[in-house]
Amino acid sequence: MQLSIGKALVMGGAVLGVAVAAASCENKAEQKGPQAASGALGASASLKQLMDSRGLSEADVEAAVKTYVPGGKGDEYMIFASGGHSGQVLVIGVPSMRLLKVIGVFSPEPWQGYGYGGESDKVLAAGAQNGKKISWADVHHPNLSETKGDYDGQFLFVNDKANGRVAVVDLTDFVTKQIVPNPLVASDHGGAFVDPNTEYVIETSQYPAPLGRAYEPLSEYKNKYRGVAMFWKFDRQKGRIDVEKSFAVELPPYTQDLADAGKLGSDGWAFINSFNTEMAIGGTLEGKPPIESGASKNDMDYLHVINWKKAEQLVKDGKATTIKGMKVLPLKVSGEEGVLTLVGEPKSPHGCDVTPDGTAVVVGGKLDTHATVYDFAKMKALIDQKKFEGKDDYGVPIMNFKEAIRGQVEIGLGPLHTVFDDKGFAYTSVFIESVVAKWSLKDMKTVEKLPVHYNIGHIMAAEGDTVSPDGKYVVAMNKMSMDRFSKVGPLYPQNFQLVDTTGDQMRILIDAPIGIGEPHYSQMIKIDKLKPISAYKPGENPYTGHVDPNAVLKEKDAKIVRNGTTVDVYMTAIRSHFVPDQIEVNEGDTVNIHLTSLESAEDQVHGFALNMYNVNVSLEPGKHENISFKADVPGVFPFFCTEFCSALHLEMAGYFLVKPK
Ligand code: K7E
Ligand code: CUA
Repeated sequence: MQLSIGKALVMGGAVLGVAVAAASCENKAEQKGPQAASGALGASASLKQLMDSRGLSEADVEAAVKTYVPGGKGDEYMIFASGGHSGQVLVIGVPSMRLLKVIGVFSPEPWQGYGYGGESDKVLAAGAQNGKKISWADVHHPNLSETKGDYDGQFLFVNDKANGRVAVVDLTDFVTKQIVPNPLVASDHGGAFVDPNTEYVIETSQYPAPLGRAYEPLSEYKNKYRGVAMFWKFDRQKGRIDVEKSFAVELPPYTQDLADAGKLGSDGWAFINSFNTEMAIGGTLEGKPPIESGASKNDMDYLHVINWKKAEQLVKDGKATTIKGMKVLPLKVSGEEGVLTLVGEPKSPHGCDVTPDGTAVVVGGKLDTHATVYDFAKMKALIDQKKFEGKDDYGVPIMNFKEAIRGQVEIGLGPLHTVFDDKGFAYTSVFIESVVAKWSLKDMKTVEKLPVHYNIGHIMAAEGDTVSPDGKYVVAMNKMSMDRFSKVGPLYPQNFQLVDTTGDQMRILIDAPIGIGEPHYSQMIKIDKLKPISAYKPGENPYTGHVDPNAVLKEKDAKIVRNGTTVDVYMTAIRSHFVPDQIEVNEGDTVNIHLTSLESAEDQVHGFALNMYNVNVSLEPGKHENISFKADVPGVFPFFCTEFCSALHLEMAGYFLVKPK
């Protein structure tokens, strides 16, 4: 139902106040109207005029009212969205869809001083693969930490599909604390998913390769190439992945795709779809079919059903081998012991989403018109009874498709991902058809299709991956935006569309262009679950969580200590000066700047740039940074604050001099 502007106009300024309550309140609002008619928008005539002059319909105005968040009022939800190729995470408010922050994760982020000479360099450096520094990532699936299947607002985990890595973002300060490169895989995709208590962060490989990435010719694909499901142990106390306690489950080279962890009754299990059980490897130059057609020959691929609790036990029992320092449960063991079981999946599957009650897994099919709903209880029974229809070439048992499913839902052309609300509805993104398909989990029937713009990839719902989704909002994460925005050259922004699911019909409320990377997945959490800090403890190093041993807590303790060719500068920053502000070293010296912000007031941030040396750190209140570099270029280098912190911000500067040899 829509707000009737004809009636609302009478209300004048009151329209904004009551419109969210929509039509059911119209009459009451109308009665209140005359008293309230002196609001900022003025008389009804002027609102009508405004609408006419801007070409806005009543529906437009209602959508605007539903998404408008005045300055000073916060949003209701927060989205943590993949920043795609940017290697970052986008933080977006809902319903305003305003961009609140871009968290540097896998790529340096200059404003946050992430990767520019400070402590964060170590985090980024730890993400090297094969000793190669990697400065970009393709972020696909941000996942919030969970407690008992609900988002707890403490951590965010992110995967880098391109380079097979996962990262941990601490949501107390929205800072990336750890990047873990997976030494086994050549790329990943199904990650970074968590089990209901965040015991593990799950990362599954995408393009098969020999585990550990050693050379093997493609003729050895079937024998030597493998997939892997990685279970990264998460130490919540430390807020870090514990690599030592992590393990992997070896998988056949079927090109594993999306993954999800079981919940409630299916806790302890993980599910992964796959799309190239044909094991096609291309060879286009030799006239062989490309992977695209080779991988689409079979009618069925395989959903992988993994009993990770059992795998964990087998690893504890010493059944794992070690590859590149990682414990890997061999495929043979997994097949024999019932850790890994397969079941058919129709035509180029994508998406793998466990329902909120944990009883089913929904898988889309890029070249199928159905979403297939796998019934966990049925699969569990088949596995327990060892009732299989055969084994694959690797000895992994295969369940009968019909016996494993609850049913199939006719969705449309190209169903991908599925999310859930609080009323028993599922929402599937349908790529080729460019719609959101709403369907009933109970009746297994599509009830509504909402055209979106255009070619929706992922879809996301408010608290949608928890055991208790909120409903209310769905976001269509669209790959294309053709005619939606002003033109910005041939690379178009992608388009997040906020969809209101509260009414009888779904409605798009607002388009939000995403001009950073290609987002894939995201999650939406209720704002009040997040407890971010506004300042660090005085002298705190954000990467240790402790007061740094080199922190300078009083200006009078600032000093320069020379020890041979090493110069340690103990430095403070406070409005609007640095102490010391003159530093002279000799060419070739190693310089360590230990820099503490003495500020404690909210939002009082300084930056410290030593520009020609590629140094720039951000000093949030209380924060301590350790900066190290070699003074290998002689000359005169002003250093200065890079955050407009006060009236005398430009004066917050000093000189760094390097005396030539
Ligand atoms: Cu469908 Cu990487 Cu989740 Cu993209 S994946 S859309
Ligand atoms: Cu401190 Cu500008």
